[in-house]
Amino acid sequence: MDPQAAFTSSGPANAVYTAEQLEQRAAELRQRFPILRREVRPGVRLVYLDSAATSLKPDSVIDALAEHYRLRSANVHRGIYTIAEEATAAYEAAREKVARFINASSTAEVIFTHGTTESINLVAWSWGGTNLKPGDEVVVTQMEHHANLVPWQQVCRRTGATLRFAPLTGDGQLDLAALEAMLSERTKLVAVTGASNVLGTVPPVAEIVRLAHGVGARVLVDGAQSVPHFGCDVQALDCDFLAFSGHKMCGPEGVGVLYGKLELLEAMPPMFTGGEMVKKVTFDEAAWNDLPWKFEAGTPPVAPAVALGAAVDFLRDVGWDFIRAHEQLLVSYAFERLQEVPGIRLLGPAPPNRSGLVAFAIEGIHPHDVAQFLDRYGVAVRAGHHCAQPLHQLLGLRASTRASFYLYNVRADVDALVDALKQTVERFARFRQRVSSQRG
Ligand code: C6P
Repeated sequence: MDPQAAFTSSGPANAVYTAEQLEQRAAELRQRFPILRREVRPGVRLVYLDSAATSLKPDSVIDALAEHYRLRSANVHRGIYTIAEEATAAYEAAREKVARFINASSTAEVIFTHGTTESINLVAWSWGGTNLKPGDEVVVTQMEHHANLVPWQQVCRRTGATLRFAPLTGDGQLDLAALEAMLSERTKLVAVTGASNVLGTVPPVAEIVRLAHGVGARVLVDGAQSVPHFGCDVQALDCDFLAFSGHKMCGPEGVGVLYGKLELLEAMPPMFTGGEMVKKVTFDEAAWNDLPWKFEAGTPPVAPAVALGAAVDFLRDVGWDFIRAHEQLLVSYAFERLQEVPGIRLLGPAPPNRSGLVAFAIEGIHPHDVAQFLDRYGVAVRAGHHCAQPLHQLLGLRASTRASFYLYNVRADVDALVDALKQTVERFARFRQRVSSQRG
């Protein structure tokens, strides 16, 4: 089964688009992103290929954020005056939109956090801290982002549980048989990415959930790189926790989501304590508020949450059928064209079994130099270890360069990337030649 389709109840993309239709629609959508109208420098257009780091924002999201501050900038769940009640209603309406977006069975299962990192830390500290003990095991994969690795290292250290790593196959897929062999009654949790931010690998999460539940383990899905690109139906997938960030799905920074099954969240202690997460407080003790507010201590990111609601509306209007088909078109095209670059090594599995990003290494040129040269041509890519250092060690690399696509990219962006890379390789070759002839 297509692993991306497993995230949604709708199954495989049912609308069939031609490449020209996809390009046409992406060209229309570009009009909604005001930043794409700017030039990086006079005469140099912005070729934004870093959406895995953060996505661009459409006008409707920017307007929602500005409108909130213009019309109803008030704290939520506190004031009883009109604009405060409007702010509360807008904040809770955004939660309802998010709940529908991931098909949560109740808004009580949708906690607003500041992002994926905080969401995973919350589960590790709260669920892990109360459910793990010496002898227990937590399984993650070798391709996890630090956000889905370090919190588990920490909680395992604290509780005496053991952290285990499901390996990858030679072509960068998850070795499902090896993961299955690791599972036992000792396994208490499997924490897995919905899509790797380096390899583009989309693990078979539905199968992992089935296997983990078979041994009584819980499953957390790090949806930072999957929810923005193919959504998630938490009931169809049957995951226990899902974490994702607003800023990678056309929303603003500063807001993210933790979904958890109601019975699990009910039993978990709050990680942060203070205002608004309590029902009653005396000098000696406190009683926790109902879900989801039990986990939302202090003033939440109100305007970003409201704008995230606008991002959800935007993505729904665009539609998963288009987003998935379009990213497949771009990543397949990129894989094909990037082979033209001398000395390039593309990381991760070949299309179509991957998400819409491609990381690569070029022999003899440091990824930071590559990214700096590409910037001269207006091409914005990320270089570094992408917060996945252990994975890079496994690949025998210290760093890589990554181009990541989203619904507003077009094939001309891939052409610009490839042309700029060829020029970069040529310049470095000329430079090396000059140095060696000077030495000789
Ligand atoms: N990856 C990237 O350029 P935050 O920063 O909390 O919004 O998301 C953390 C995170 C968690 N999991 C995965 C798979 C991710 O890719 C990220 C963020 C960005 O790859 C920034 S390091």
